[in-house]
Amino acid sequence: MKRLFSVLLFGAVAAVALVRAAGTDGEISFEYHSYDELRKALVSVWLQCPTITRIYTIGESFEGRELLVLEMSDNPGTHVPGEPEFKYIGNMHGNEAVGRELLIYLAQYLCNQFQQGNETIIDLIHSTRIHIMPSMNPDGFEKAAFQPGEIKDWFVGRSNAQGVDLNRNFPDLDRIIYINEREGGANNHLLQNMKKAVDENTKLAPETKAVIHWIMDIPFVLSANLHGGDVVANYPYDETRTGSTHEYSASPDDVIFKSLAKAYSMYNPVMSDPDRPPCRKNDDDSSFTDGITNGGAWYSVPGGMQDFNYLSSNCFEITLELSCDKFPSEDTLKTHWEQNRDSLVNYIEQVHRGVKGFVRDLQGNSISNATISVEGIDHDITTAKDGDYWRLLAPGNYKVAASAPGYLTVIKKVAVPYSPATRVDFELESLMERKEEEREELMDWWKMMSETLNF
Ligand code: GEM
Ligand code: ZN
Repeated sequence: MKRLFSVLLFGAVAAVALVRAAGTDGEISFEYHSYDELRKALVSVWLQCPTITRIYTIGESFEGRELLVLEMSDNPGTHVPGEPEFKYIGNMHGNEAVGRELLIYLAQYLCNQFQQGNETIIDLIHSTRIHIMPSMNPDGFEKAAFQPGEIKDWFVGRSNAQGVDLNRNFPDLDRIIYINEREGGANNHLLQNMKKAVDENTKLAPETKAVIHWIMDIPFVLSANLHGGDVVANYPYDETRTGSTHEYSASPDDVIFKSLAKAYSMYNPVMSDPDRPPCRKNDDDSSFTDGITNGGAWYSVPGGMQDFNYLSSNCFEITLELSCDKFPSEDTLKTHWEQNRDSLVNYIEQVHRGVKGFVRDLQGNSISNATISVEGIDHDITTAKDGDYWRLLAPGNYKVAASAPGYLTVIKKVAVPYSPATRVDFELESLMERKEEEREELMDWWKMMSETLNF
Protein backbone atom coordinates (compact mmCIF):
# COMPACT_ATOMS: atom_id res chain seq x y z
CA MET A 1 0.00 0.00 0.00
CA LYS A 2 2.76 2.42 0.98
CA ARG A 3 4.42 2.83 -2.38
CA LEU A 4 1.26 3.64 -4.26
CA PHE A 5 0.19 6.01 -1.56
CA SER A 6 3.34 8.10 -1.93
CA VAL A 7 2.76 8.14 -5.69
CA LEU A 8 -0.55 9.86 -5.08
CA LEU A 9 1.12 12.64 -3.20
CA PHE A 10 3.18 13.49 -6.24
CA GLY A 11 0.04 13.70 -8.33
CA ALA A 12 -1.00 12.28 -11.61
CA VAL A 13 2.11 13.21 -13.60
CA ALA A 14 4.37 11.32 -11.23
CA ALA A 15 1.96 8.41 -11.37
CA VAL A 16 2.29 8.20 -15.14
CA ALA A 17 6.04 8.23 -14.88
CA LEU A 18 5.97 5.40 -12.35
CA VAL A 19 3.64 3.23 -14.39
CA ARG A 20 5.58 3.86 -17.60
CA ALA A 21 8.76 2.83 -15.83
CA ALA A 22 7.06 -0.24 -14.41
CA GLY A 23 6.17 -1.51 -17.88
CA THR A 24 5.94 -5.26 -17.72
CA ASP A 25 3.64 -7.66 -15.97
CA GLY A 26 6.45 -8.63 -13.59
CA GLU A 27 6.60 -5.12 -12.20
CA ILE A 28 2.98 -4.77 -11.15
CA SER A 29 2.98 -3.75 -7.50
CA PHE A 30 1.52 -6.77 -5.68
CA GLU A 31 0.08 -4.97 -2.69
CA TYR A 32 -3.34 -4.40 -1.17
CA HIS A 33 -5.00 -1.17 -2.21
CA SER A 34 -7.08 0.90 0.19
CA TYR A 35 -10.07 2.73 -1.32
CA ASP A 36 -7.95 5.79 -2.14
CA GLU A 37 -5.17 3.66 -3.54
CA LEU A 38 -7.64 1.71 -5.67
CA ARG A 39 -8.89 4.96 -7.20
CA LYS A 40 -5.37 6.12 -7.90
CA ALA A 41 -4.40 2.77 -9.39
CA LEU A 42 -7.32 2.96 -11.84
CA VAL A 43 -6.49 6.57 -12.69
CA SER A 44 -2.89 5.51 -13.39
CA VAL A 45 -4.10 2.87 -15.85
CA TRP A 46 -6.30 5.45 -17.53
CA LEU A 47 -3.41 7.93 -17.78
CA GLN A 48 -1.13 5.24 -19.15
CA CYS A 49 -3.65 3.93 -21.71
CA PRO A 50 -6.01 6.86 -22.37
CA THR A 51 -7.12 5.75 -25.83
CA ILE A 52 -8.43 2.37 -24.69
CA THR A 53 -9.74 3.11 -21.19
CA ARG A 54 -12.31 5.14 -19.33
CA ILE A 55 -13.24 5.35 -15.65
CA TYR A 56 -16.83 5.67 -14.62
CA THR A 57 -18.92 5.07 -11.55
CA ILE A 58 -22.22 3.19 -11.35
CA GLY A 59 -23.22 4.76 -8.03
CA GLU A 60 -22.18 5.00 -4.42
CA SER A 61 -21.90 2.63 -1.48
CA PHE A 62 -23.93 3.23 1.67
CA GLU A 63 -21.07 5.25 3.17
CA GLY A 64 -20.63 7.26 -0.04
CA ARG A 65 -17.65 5.54 -1.67
CA GLU A 66 -17.84 5.35 -5.45
CA LEU A 67 -18.47 2.04 -7.19
CA LEU A 68 -15.72 2.52 -9.74
CA VAL A 69 -15.44 0.78 -13.09
CA LEU A 70 -12.53 0.78 -15.48
CA GLU A 71 -13.67 0.18 -19.04
CA MET A 72 -11.25 -1.16 -21.67
CA SER A 73 -12.15 -1.07 -25.34
CA ASP A 74 -11.02 0.57 -28.55
CA ASN A 75 -14.06 2.87 -28.26
CA PRO A 76 -14.28 3.68 -24.56
CA GLY A 77 -17.72 4.98 -23.59
CA THR A 78 -19.68 3.56 -26.52
CA HIS A 79 -21.36 0.32 -27.39
CA VAL A 80 -20.10 -0.63 -30.84
CA PRO A 81 -22.86 -2.53 -32.68
CA GLY A 82 -21.86 -6.18 -32.92
CA GLU A 83 -19.17 -5.96 -30.23
CA PRO A 84 -19.95 -7.99 -27.08
CA GLU A 85 -19.68 -6.52 -23.58
CA PHE A 86 -18.04 -8.31 -20.66
CA LYS A 87 -17.75 -7.55 -16.94
CA TYR A 88 -15.76 -8.62 -13.90
CA ILE A 89 -16.98 -7.72 -10.41
CA GLY A 90 -14.78 -8.16 -7.37
CA ASN A 91 -15.02 -7.79 -3.61
CA MET A 92 -18.82 -8.07 -3.34
CA HIS A 93 -18.02 -9.46 0.08
CA GLY A 94 -15.77 -6.74 1.48
CA ASN A 95 -13.56 -9.22 3.34
CA GLU A 96 -12.81 -11.24 0.19
CA ALA A 97 -9.88 -9.23 -1.01
CA VAL A 98 -8.04 -11.36 -3.58
CA GLY A 99 -10.51 -10.74 -6.42
CA ARG A 100 -10.33 -7.00 -5.81
CA GLU A 101 -6.55 -7.00 -6.14
CA LEU A 102 -6.49 -9.36 -9.13
CA LEU A 103 -8.83 -7.05 -11.01
CA ILE A 104 -6.54 -4.08 -10.40
CA TYR A 105 -3.57 -6.13 -11.62
CA LEU A 106 -5.63 -7.31 -14.61
CA ALA A 107 -6.34 -3.72 -15.64
CA GLN A 108 -2.64 -2.88 -15.34
CA TYR A 109 -1.65 -6.05 -17.18
CA LEU A 110 -4.05 -5.49 -20.11
CA CYS A 111 -2.85 -1.91 -20.50
CA ASN A 112 0.83 -2.94 -20.34
CA GLN A 113 0.39 -5.81 -22.78
CA PHE A 114 -1.59 -3.67 -25.19
CA GLN A 115 1.25 -1.14 -25.23
CA GLN A 116 3.87 -3.84 -25.61
CA GLY A 117 2.14 -5.22 -28.71
CA ASN A 118 0.75 -8.50 -27.32
CA GLU A 119 -1.44 -9.59 -30.28
CA THR A 120 -3.89 -11.63 -28.19
CA ILE A 121 -4.58 -8.71 -25.86
CA ILE A 122 -4.77 -6.19 -28.70
CA ASP A 123 -7.32 -8.40 -30.53
CA LEU A 124 -9.30 -8.87 -27.33
CA ILE A 125 -9.50 -5.15 -26.63
CA HIS A 126 -10.39 -4.39 -30.25
CA SER A 127 -13.18 -6.94 -30.32
CA THR A 128 -14.64 -6.64 -26.80
CA ARG A 129 -15.87 -3.95 -24.42
CA ILE A 130 -14.51 -5.01 -21.03
CA HIS A 131 -15.80 -3.51 -17.77
CA ILE A 132 -13.79 -4.12 -14.59
CA MET A 133 -15.24 -3.24 -11.17
CA PRO A 134 -12.65 -4.22 -8.54
CA SER A 135 -14.92 -3.50 -5.59
CA MET A 136 -18.68 -3.74 -5.26
CA ASN A 137 -18.41 -3.37 -1.48
CA PRO A 138 -15.75 -0.72 -0.75
CA ASP A 139 -17.21 -0.04 2.74
CA GLY A 140 -16.89 -3.68 3.75
CA PHE A 141 -13.32 -3.79 2.46
CA GLU A 142 -12.23 -0.81 4.57
CA LYS A 143 -13.76 -2.46 7.61
CA ALA A 144 -12.05 -5.79 6.92
CA ALA A 145 -8.69 -4.27 5.99
CA PHE A 146 -8.42 -1.96 8.96
CA GLN A 147 -9.52 -4.35 11.69
CA PRO A 148 -6.77 -4.65 14.31
CA GLY A 149 -4.38 -7.60 14.34
CA GLU A 150 -2.69 -9.69 11.69
CA ILE A 151 -5.27 -12.46 11.37
CA LYS A 152 -8.51 -11.37 9.74
CA ASP A 153 -11.83 -12.46 11.20
CA TRP A 154 -13.73 -14.72 8.75
CA PHE A 155 -16.80 -12.47 8.68
CA VAL A 156 -15.80 -8.88 9.48
CA GLY A 157 -16.50 -6.71 6.42
CA ARG A 158 -18.45 -9.39 4.48
CA SER A 159 -21.66 -7.33 4.43
CA ASN A 160 -22.09 -3.73 3.38
CA ALA A 161 -22.12 -0.91 5.95
CA GLN A 162 -25.82 -1.55 6.68
CA GLY A 163 -25.09 -5.20 7.51
CA VAL A 164 -26.59 -6.48 4.25
CA ASP A 165 -24.98 -9.52 2.59
CA LEU A 166 -25.03 -8.28 -1.02
CA ASN A 167 -25.02 -11.83 -2.39
CA ARG A 168 -28.38 -12.49 -0.69
CA ASN A 169 -29.87 -9.09 -1.54
CA PHE A 170 -30.86 -9.46 -5.22
CA PRO A 171 -34.50 -10.05 -6.21
CA ASP A 172 -35.03 -13.81 -5.94
CA LEU A 173 -35.90 -14.52 -9.58
CA ASP A 174 -35.14 -18.24 -9.20
CA ARG A 175 -38.40 -18.65 -7.30
CA ILE A 176 -40.27 -17.08 -10.23
CA ILE A 177 -38.52 -19.14 -12.90
CA TYR A 178 -39.18 -22.36 -10.98
CA ILE A 179 -42.90 -21.53 -10.96
CA ASN A 180 -42.80 -20.52 -14.65
CA GLU A 181 -41.07 -23.82 -15.52
CA ARG A 182 -44.06 -25.70 -14.11
CA GLU A 183 -46.90 -23.40 -15.00
CA GLY A 184 -45.65 -21.56 -18.06
CA GLY A 185 -44.46 -17.97 -18.29
CA ALA A 186 -41.41 -15.98 -19.29
CA ASN A 187 -38.06 -17.77 -19.36
CA ASN A 188 -35.90 -14.62 -19.46
CA HIS A 189 -35.85 -10.91 -18.55
CA LEU A 190 -38.03 -11.52 -15.52
CA LEU A 191 -37.63 -7.98 -14.18
CA GLN A 192 -38.73 -6.24 -17.38
CA ASN A 193 -40.42 -2.85 -16.82
CA MET A 194 -39.80 -3.08 -13.09
CA LYS A 195 -36.99 -0.54 -12.75
CA LYS A 196 -39.22 1.75 -10.74
CA ALA A 197 -40.08 -1.06 -8.32
CA VAL A 198 -36.33 -1.61 -7.87
CA ASP A 199 -35.78 2.06 -7.05
CA GLU A 200 -38.60 2.08 -4.54
CA ASN A 201 -37.65 -1.17 -2.81
CA THR A 202 -36.25 -0.24 0.60
CA LYS A 203 -34.81 -3.73 1.17
CA LEU A 204 -32.27 -3.30 -1.62
CA ALA A 205 -28.87 -1.90 -0.58
CA PRO A 206 -27.53 1.03 -2.65
CA GLU A 207 -24.75 -1.22 -3.98
CA THR A 208 -27.34 -3.78 -5.13
CA LYS A 209 -29.52 -1.14 -6.79
CA ALA A 210 -26.56 0.32 -8.64
CA VAL A 211 -25.53 -3.09 -9.97
CA ILE A 212 -29.12 -3.98 -10.97
CA HIS A 213 -29.32 -0.81 -13.07
CA TRP A 214 -25.92 -1.52 -14.56
CA ILE A 215 -26.94 -5.08 -15.53
CA MET A 216 -30.15 -3.85 -17.09
CA ASP A 217 -28.67 -0.86 -18.94
CA ILE A 218 -25.66 -2.39 -20.69
CA PRO A 219 -26.00 -5.37 -23.06
CA PHE A 220 -23.56 -7.58 -21.14
CA VAL A 221 -23.05 -11.05 -22.55
CA LEU A 222 -20.72 -12.63 -20.03
CA SER A 223 -19.54 -11.89 -16.51
CA ALA A 224 -17.81 -13.29 -13.44
CA ASN A 225 -18.22 -12.42 -9.78
CA LEU A 226 -14.99 -12.89 -7.81
CA HIS A 227 -15.14 -14.26 -4.27
CA GLY A 228 -12.87 -16.01 -1.79
CA GLY A 229 -13.01 -18.70 0.88
CA ASP A 230 -12.63 -21.68 -1.45
CA VAL A 231 -11.11 -22.49 -4.85
CA VAL A 232 -13.67 -23.36 -7.52
CA ALA A 233 -15.64 -21.97 -10.47
CA ASN A 234 -19.34 -22.07 -9.56
CA TYR A 235 -22.16 -21.90 -12.14
CA PRO A 236 -26.01 -21.50 -12.08
CA TYR A 237 -28.36 -22.14 -10.60
CA ASP A 238 -27.27 -21.07 -7.12
CA GLU A 239 -30.66 -21.66 -5.56
CA THR A 240 -32.18 -25.15 -5.43
CA ARG A 241 -35.60 -25.93 -6.91
CA THR A 242 -36.98 -27.62 -3.82
CA GLY A 243 -35.39 -25.34 -1.23
CA SER A 244 -33.12 -28.14 0.02
CA THR A 245 -29.59 -27.17 1.04
CA HIS A 246 -27.74 -29.31 -1.52
CA GLU A 247 -29.23 -30.30 -4.85
CA TYR A 248 -27.88 -30.10 -8.40
CA SER A 249 -29.86 -27.23 -9.92
CA ALA A 250 -29.32 -27.21 -13.67
CA SER A 251 -30.25 -24.14 -15.67
CA PRO A 252 -31.39 -24.56 -19.30
CA ASP A 253 -27.83 -23.55 -20.25
CA ASP A 254 -26.11 -26.15 -18.06
CA VAL A 255 -23.86 -27.39 -20.88
CA ILE A 256 -22.38 -24.02 -21.81
CA PHE A 257 -22.18 -22.93 -18.16
CA LYS A 258 -20.04 -25.99 -17.35
CA SER A 259 -17.86 -25.22 -20.33
CA LEU A 260 -17.47 -21.57 -19.25
CA ALA A 261 -16.59 -22.56 -15.69
CA LYS A 262 -14.00 -25.02 -17.03
CA ALA A 263 -12.55 -22.35 -19.29
CA TYR A 264 -11.61 -20.58 -16.06
CA SER A 265 -10.60 -23.52 -13.86
CA MET A 266 -8.55 -25.23 -16.58
CA TYR A 267 -5.97 -22.44 -16.71
CA ASN A 268 -5.65 -22.20 -12.93
CA PRO A 269 -3.26 -24.94 -11.79
CA VAL A 270 -4.63 -24.97 -8.23
CA MET A 271 -8.32 -24.91 -9.14
CA SER A 272 -7.96 -27.72 -11.69
CA ASP A 273 -5.69 -29.91 -9.52
CA PRO A 274 -7.64 -33.14 -8.81
CA ASP A 275 -5.44 -33.77 -5.76
CA ARG A 276 -5.90 -30.36 -4.18
CA PRO A 277 -6.76 -30.90 -0.52
CA PRO A 278 -9.98 -29.19 0.64
CA CYS A 279 -9.53 -25.67 2.02
CA ARG A 280 -10.58 -26.83 5.48
CA LYS A 281 -10.29 -30.24 7.11
CA ASN A 282 -13.53 -32.29 7.08
CA ASP A 283 -15.04 -29.91 4.55
CA ASP A 284 -17.15 -32.51 2.78
CA ASP A 285 -19.10 -29.81 0.92
CA SER A 286 -16.20 -28.93 -1.28
CA SER A 287 -14.97 -31.97 -3.19
CA PHE A 288 -15.08 -30.61 -6.71
CA THR A 289 -14.42 -32.27 -10.08
CA ASP A 290 -12.42 -30.32 -12.69
CA GLY A 291 -12.43 -27.31 -10.36
CA ILE A 292 -16.08 -26.52 -11.08
CA THR A 293 -19.39 -26.93 -9.27
CA ASN A 294 -23.05 -26.26 -9.75
CA GLY A 295 -24.15 -23.68 -7.17
CA GLY A 296 -27.13 -25.58 -5.78
CA ALA A 297 -25.14 -28.81 -5.57
CA TRP A 298 -22.59 -27.00 -3.38
CA TYR A 299 -25.09 -25.14 -1.22
CA SER A 300 -28.22 -23.17 -2.03
CA VAL A 301 -27.88 -19.38 -2.29
CA PRO A 302 -31.16 -17.44 -2.64
CA GLY A 303 -31.00 -13.81 -3.75
CA GLY A 304 -27.55 -14.10 -5.31
CA MET A 305 -26.15 -11.93 -8.10
CA GLN A 306 -25.15 -14.76 -10.45
CA ASP A 307 -28.64 -16.10 -11.10
CA PHE A 308 -30.03 -12.57 -11.14
CA ASN A 309 -27.85 -11.77 -14.18
CA TYR A 310 -29.08 -14.81 -16.09
CA LEU A 311 -32.76 -14.34 -15.25
CA SER A 312 -33.02 -10.56 -15.63
CA SER A 313 -30.75 -9.89 -18.62
CA ASN A 314 -28.81 -11.52 -21.46
CA CYS A 315 -25.74 -11.82 -19.25
CA PHE A 316 -24.36 -15.23 -18.27
CA GLU A 317 -22.45 -15.01 -14.99
CA ILE A 318 -20.40 -17.48 -12.98
CA THR A 319 -18.96 -17.08 -9.47
CA LEU A 320 -15.24 -17.61 -8.93
CA GLU A 321 -13.87 -18.63 -5.56
CA LEU A 322 -10.21 -17.73 -5.77
CA SER A 323 -8.46 -18.56 -2.49
CA CYS A 324 -8.97 -20.59 0.68
CA ASP A 325 -8.16 -17.51 2.74
CA LYS A 326 -10.51 -14.63 2.19
CA PHE A 327 -7.89 -12.02 3.11
CA PRO A 328 -4.49 -13.70 2.76
CA SER A 329 -1.22 -12.00 3.65
CA GLU A 330 0.08 -9.49 1.16
CA ASP A 331 3.10 -11.60 0.22
CA THR A 332 0.81 -14.24 -1.39
CA LEU A 333 -0.77 -11.79 -3.85
CA LYS A 334 1.85 -12.29 -6.55
CA THR A 335 1.29 -16.06 -6.48
CA HIS A 336 -2.46 -15.58 -6.65
CA TRP A 337 -1.98 -13.37 -9.68
CA GLU A 338 0.21 -15.95 -11.40
CA GLN A 339 -2.31 -18.70 -10.70
CA ASN A 340 -5.19 -16.67 -12.11
CA ARG A 341 -3.74 -14.46 -14.85
CA ASP A 342 -4.29 -16.80 -17.81
CA SER A 343 -7.69 -17.86 -16.48
CA LEU A 344 -8.81 -14.24 -16.22
CA VAL A 345 -7.82 -13.53 -19.83
CA ASN A 346 -9.10 -16.84 -21.19
CA TYR A 347 -12.45 -16.35 -19.49
CA ILE A 348 -12.94 -12.98 -21.22
CA GLU A 349 -12.26 -14.73 -24.55
CA GLN A 350 -15.29 -16.96 -23.92
CA VAL A 351 -17.55 -14.04 -24.82
CA HIS A 352 -16.68 -14.82 -28.46
CA ARG A 353 -18.40 -18.22 -28.55
CA GLY A 354 -21.78 -19.45 -29.81
CA VAL A 355 -23.85 -17.55 -32.34
CA LYS A 356 -23.93 -13.80 -32.91
CA GLY A 357 -25.26 -11.38 -35.47
CA PHE A 358 -27.99 -8.87 -36.23
CA VAL A 359 -31.73 -8.95 -36.62
CA ARG A 360 -33.09 -6.49 -39.18
CA ASP A 361 -36.20 -5.93 -41.27
CA LEU A 362 -36.20 -6.27 -45.06
CA GLN A 363 -35.22 -2.60 -45.42
CA GLY A 364 -32.18 -3.14 -43.23
CA ASN A 365 -33.54 -1.39 -40.13
CA SER A 366 -32.41 -2.83 -36.80
CA ILE A 367 -34.98 -4.69 -34.75
CA SER A 368 -34.21 -4.25 -31.07
CA ASN A 369 -35.66 -6.49 -28.40
CA ALA A 370 -36.25 -9.32 -30.89
CA THR A 371 -36.20 -12.79 -29.34
CA ILE A 372 -33.49 -15.32 -30.17
CA SER A 373 -34.52 -18.83 -29.19
CA VAL A 374 -32.63 -22.08 -29.50
CA GLU A 375 -34.58 -25.30 -29.94
CA GLY A 376 -34.16 -27.47 -26.86
CA ILE A 377 -32.92 -24.66 -24.58
CA ASP A 378 -35.69 -22.99 -22.64
CA HIS A 379 -33.96 -19.65 -22.18
CA ASP A 380 -34.29 -16.94 -24.80
CA ILE A 381 -32.09 -13.93 -25.23
CA THR A 382 -32.97 -10.64 -26.88
CA THR A 383 -31.38 -8.25 -29.35
CA ALA A 384 -29.80 -5.00 -28.16
CA LYS A 385 -30.53 -1.50 -29.42
CA ASP A 386 -28.86 -2.01 -32.81
CA GLY A 387 -30.49 -5.38 -33.40
CA ASP A 388 -27.24 -7.09 -32.37
CA TYR A 389 -27.25 -10.28 -30.31
CA TRP A 390 -24.84 -12.83 -28.83
CA ARG A 391 -26.04 -16.30 -27.92
CA LEU A 392 -23.42 -18.31 -26.02
CA LEU A 393 -23.57 -21.98 -26.99
CA ALA A 394 -21.45 -25.10 -26.60
CA PRO A 395 -20.27 -26.81 -29.82
CA GLY A 396 -23.06 -28.58 -31.72
CA ASN A 397 -25.80 -28.25 -34.30
CA TYR A 398 -28.70 -26.00 -33.41
CA LYS A 399 -31.92 -24.55 -34.77
CA VAL A 400 -31.96 -20.86 -33.92
CA ALA A 401 -35.09 -18.72 -34.35
CA ALA A 402 -35.45 -14.96 -34.46
CA SER A 403 -38.87 -13.50 -33.79
CA ALA A 404 -40.43 -10.13 -33.02
CA PRO A 405 -44.01 -8.92 -32.68
CA GLY A 406 -45.43 -8.00 -36.11
CA TYR A 407 -42.82 -10.04 -38.04
CA LEU A 408 -42.64 -13.52 -39.46
CA THR A 409 -40.30 -15.78 -37.47
CA VAL A 410 -37.17 -17.01 -39.24
CA ILE A 411 -35.49 -20.26 -38.23
CA LYS A 412 -31.93 -21.17 -39.26
CA LYS A 413 -29.83 -24.27 -38.80
CA VAL A 414 -26.41 -23.44 -37.37
CA ALA A 415 -23.25 -25.44 -36.74
CA VAL A 416 -21.35 -24.04 -33.75
CA PRO A 417 -17.65 -24.83 -33.21
CA TYR A 418 -15.88 -24.27 -29.85
CA SER A 419 -14.96 -20.78 -31.04
CA PRO A 420 -15.15 -18.23 -32.58
CA ALA A 421 -18.88 -17.43 -32.63
CA THR A 422 -20.74 -18.28 -35.86
CA ARG A 423 -22.21 -15.20 -37.51
CA VAL A 424 -25.91 -15.59 -38.26
CA ASP A 425 -27.95 -12.58 -39.36
CA PHE A 426 -31.72 -12.62 -39.63
CA GLU A 427 -33.95 -10.60 -41.96
CA LEU A 428 -37.53 -10.53 -40.78
CA GLU A 429 -40.45 -9.74 -43.03
CA SER A 430 -43.09 -7.62 -41.38
CA LEU A 431 -46.61 -9.06 -41.35
CA MET A 432 -47.94 -5.73 -42.69
CA GLU A 433 -45.67 -6.06 -45.70
CA ARG A 434 -46.70 -9.65 -46.15
CA LYS A 435 -50.39 -8.64 -46.14
CA GLU A 436 -49.65 -5.89 -48.68
CA GLU A 437 -47.80 -8.37 -50.88
CA GLU A 438 -50.67 -10.84 -50.71
CA ARG A 439 -53.17 -8.08 -51.59
CA GLU A 440 -51.08 -7.07 -54.62
CA GLU A 441 -50.77 -10.69 -55.74
CA LEU A 442 -54.53 -11.06 -55.52
CA MET A 443 -55.06 -7.85 -57.52
CA ASP A 444 -52.66 -9.09 -60.23
CA TRP A 445 -54.50 -12.36 -60.39
CA TRP A 446 -57.84 -10.59 -60.80
CA LYS A 447 -56.40 -8.37 -63.49
CA MET A 448 -55.05 -11.36 -65.35
CA MET A 449 -58.31 -13.25 -65.00
CA SER A 450 -60.40 -10.32 -66.21
CA GLU A 451 -58.13 -9.80 -69.22
CA THR A 452 -58.18 -13.49 -70.13
CA LEU A 453 -61.89 -13.85 -69.71
CA ASN A 454 -62.57 -10.45 -71.24
CA PHE A 455 -64.91 -9.16 -68.49
C1 GEM B 1 -20.82 -17.64 -1.85
S1 GEM B 1 -21.33 -17.63 -3.45
C2 GEM B 1 -20.66 -19.02 -4.33
C3 GEM B 1 -21.25 -20.25 -4.08
N1 GEM B 1 -22.56 -20.39 -4.53
C4 GEM B 1 -23.29 -21.42 -4.07
N2 GEM B 1 -24.48 -21.64 -4.55
N3 GEM B 1 -22.81 -22.20 -3.18
C5 GEM B 1 -21.81 -16.99 -0.96
O1 GEM B 1 -22.27 -15.92 -1.28
O2 GEM B 1 -22.10 -17.61 0.06
C6 GEM B 1 -19.51 -17.86 -1.34
C7 GEM B 1 -18.74 -16.67 -0.90
O3 GEM B 1 -19.16 -15.89 -0.10
O4 GEM B 1 -17.65 -16.49 -1.41
ZN1 ZN C 1 -18.11 -14.24 -1.08
